[in-house]
Amino acid sequence: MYHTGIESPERVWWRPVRGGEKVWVAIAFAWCMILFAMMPLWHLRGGQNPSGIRHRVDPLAYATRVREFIAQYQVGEEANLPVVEPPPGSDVYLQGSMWRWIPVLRLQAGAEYVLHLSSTDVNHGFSLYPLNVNFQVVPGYDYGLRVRPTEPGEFHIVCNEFCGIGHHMMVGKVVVLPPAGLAAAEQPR
Ligand SMILES: [Cu+2]
Repeated sequence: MYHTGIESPERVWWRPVRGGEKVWVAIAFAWCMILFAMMPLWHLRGGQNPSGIRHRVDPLAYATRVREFIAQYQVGEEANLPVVEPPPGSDVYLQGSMWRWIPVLRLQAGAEYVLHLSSTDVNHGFSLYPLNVNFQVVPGYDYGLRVRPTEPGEFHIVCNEFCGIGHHMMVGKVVVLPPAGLAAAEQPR
């Protein structure tokens, strides 16, 4: 026996969804709804939001503050970028602009800083390579993040928000120095 298009198929020609399958569809749907509700809920109640301060700031005023910060703590220059070494506990100002991060930061491991991030032109993305640190840097806003570098070494700030023709060259640098006590102990006598 064969079927042609002119005969209607038998009444139930498909295989109906079985009980177990229905349960899984119900569980998946319930889970979707939970995740959907968690998005706004976690935004408001979750502990993953940056712990720092957020202010509006005039991009020009921020650039001026960065220049003051550089003038105050500059210790050298590297590849035409100022290198600063602020004291532990201080406020650190980092500026993202097309297409560079200034200044180069020298920070001490184990010390806490407030890292201010802002942009003077367009959106940039602060990501610290090779660590998994990622932050949006938006013009007009000053993000003060409480940071405590843990491991000495050299880290690169990569811009991860496409910001124009020089985007791929927008690489900054953070040097984390060993803790003060350790460095002093390692000094040659
Ligand atoms: Cu970029």
